[in-house]
Amino acid sequence: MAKKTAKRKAAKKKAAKKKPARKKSAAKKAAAGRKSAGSKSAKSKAALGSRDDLLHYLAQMCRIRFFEEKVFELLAQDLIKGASHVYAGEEAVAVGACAGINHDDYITSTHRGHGHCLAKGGQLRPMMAELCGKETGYCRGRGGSMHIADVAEFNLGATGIVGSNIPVATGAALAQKMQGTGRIVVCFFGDGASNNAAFPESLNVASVWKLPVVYLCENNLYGMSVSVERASATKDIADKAKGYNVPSEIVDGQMVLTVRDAVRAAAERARAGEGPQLIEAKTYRYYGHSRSDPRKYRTKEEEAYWRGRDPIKLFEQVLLENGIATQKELERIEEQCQAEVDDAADFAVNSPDPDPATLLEGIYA
Ligand SMILES: Cc1ncc(C[n+]2csc(CCOP(=O)(O)OP(=O)(O)O)c2C)c(N)n1
Ligand SMILES: [Mg+2]
Repeated sequence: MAKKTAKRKAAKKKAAKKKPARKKSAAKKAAAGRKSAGSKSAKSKAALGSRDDLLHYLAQMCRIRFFEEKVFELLAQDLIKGASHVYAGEEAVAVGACAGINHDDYITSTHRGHGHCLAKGGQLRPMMAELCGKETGYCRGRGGSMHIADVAEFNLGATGIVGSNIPVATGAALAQKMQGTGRIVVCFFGDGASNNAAFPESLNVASVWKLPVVYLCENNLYGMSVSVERASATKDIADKAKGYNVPSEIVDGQMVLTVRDAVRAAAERARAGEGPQLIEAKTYRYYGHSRSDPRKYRTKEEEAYWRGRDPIKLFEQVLLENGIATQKELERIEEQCQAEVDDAADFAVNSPDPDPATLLEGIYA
């Protein structure tokens, strides 16, 4: 682990020296939306949040990043089999969104769901064990990467069917309204999913019935190898809400506090009975769509630009500039999160495989 931290520090130094290449169109897109929460002019220090909360956001983003890096390693060693879609680069969206809602508000997740699960309070050990197909996993190793739900944390689960969680979120919001629970639902989905018919149908009914749901589009510019420009009739996914009389907003998905504040405002609006909202977070996935993706459809410059807008580094800058934490404290948090992820991987790799005698357990047909 010490070796890993030293490697991370060296990489940081190198990255600091090297100025990221800018791709103009991508830069403009990313800068669209609200002013960054955390920039001194945008907010007073107190409005950033309590120190404990802010450090918790950082730790959650680090856990997700290191978890995903470890997943990539285990995939390469064939210790994780099958498809895993990693979330590295998009951490501020999941962590910001979950920070903007109550513990007992619901989320629905996607095929790229590890970050959502961890941000909503999921545990590292059973998550990693599930990805490794072990008996100690969330689904006793039967589900793998794309089928983890954690009802104790109000996470209704991931899904491999793109767009299929959107009607689930809408139905869950209808249930909250009918039962008068006061809870809301945050529905994560990708730019690609917004082209699925489940999306307009859900927005329409949620708008007509004023359902307490926040649709949160993680626009990472691609669905598999297809760019938004090639697949979507509108450049901004937020524009699609207009046809359903749903208010929408574009936010910088690399800024955790910006996402938190936008989701918090939309959640309170939904809780007050004013209906759904669509938030489009512009973000980027660092890795390919899945492990076999050589990323030939995007340029090195574009990747370098987004690496230069790393959500963890940007937030650490906010913490340092506002005197919330020292460099040493930030490094300690990173080390602690790396140790937790290493422990989860050891736990998973050394856990027993499911007993073949239990193969038919959990089958409802
Ligand atoms: C209904 C459906 N169509 C196609 C696929 C194949 N598929 C898996 S992920 C994906 C891309 C989804 O893109 P997006 O919604 O932008 O999410 P991202 O992978 O970028 O996070 C596709 C087309 C699928 N799983 N389900
Ligand atoms: Mg996408």
